[in-house]
Amino acid sequence: MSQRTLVLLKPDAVRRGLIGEIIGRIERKAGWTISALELRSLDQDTLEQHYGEHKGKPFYEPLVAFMSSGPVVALVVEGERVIEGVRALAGPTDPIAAAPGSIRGDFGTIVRENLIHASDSEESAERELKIFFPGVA
Ligand code: RTP
Ligand code: MG
Repeated sequence: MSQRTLVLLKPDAVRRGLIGEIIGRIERKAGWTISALELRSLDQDTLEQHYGEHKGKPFYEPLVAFMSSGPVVALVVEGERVIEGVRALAGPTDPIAAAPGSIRGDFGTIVRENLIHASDSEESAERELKIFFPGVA
């Protein structure tokens, strides 16, 4: 089933010069297409919409501060089971628990600075695509 997912390369990925490395991994998956891509800085409103499910949790405020600490790269990726697929490429949230070979396992440091966001379900993808790319959603 062809799907679309929202991917964010977080500020640590941009600062550390890992944009090409991470996008390369996505591009190497046969059959997936990048259909939108933008470098942008995220304001508080956008982050509140995007990470609203975590509001009130102890990590929410530091997460928002981190996500607004520099530009991110936002991408729309399309393809067969791409929602599950990019989550698998990323690996688990905590880089310590992420296997080598995954993006977070290879490059991640601490749980907050884990390099990449990818939508976790069709419902999340639809909601997040509207926030970041209202023109294509
Ligand atoms: P994401 O939403 O960014 O794709 O990551 P995820 O689904 O793997 O993890 P989620 O539970 O949705 O958490 C969102 C982001 O918040 C930061 N976080 N920090 N205990 C902590 O300090 C903590 N827990 C989560 C991470 O940046 C995580 O990706
Ligand atoms: Mg999440």
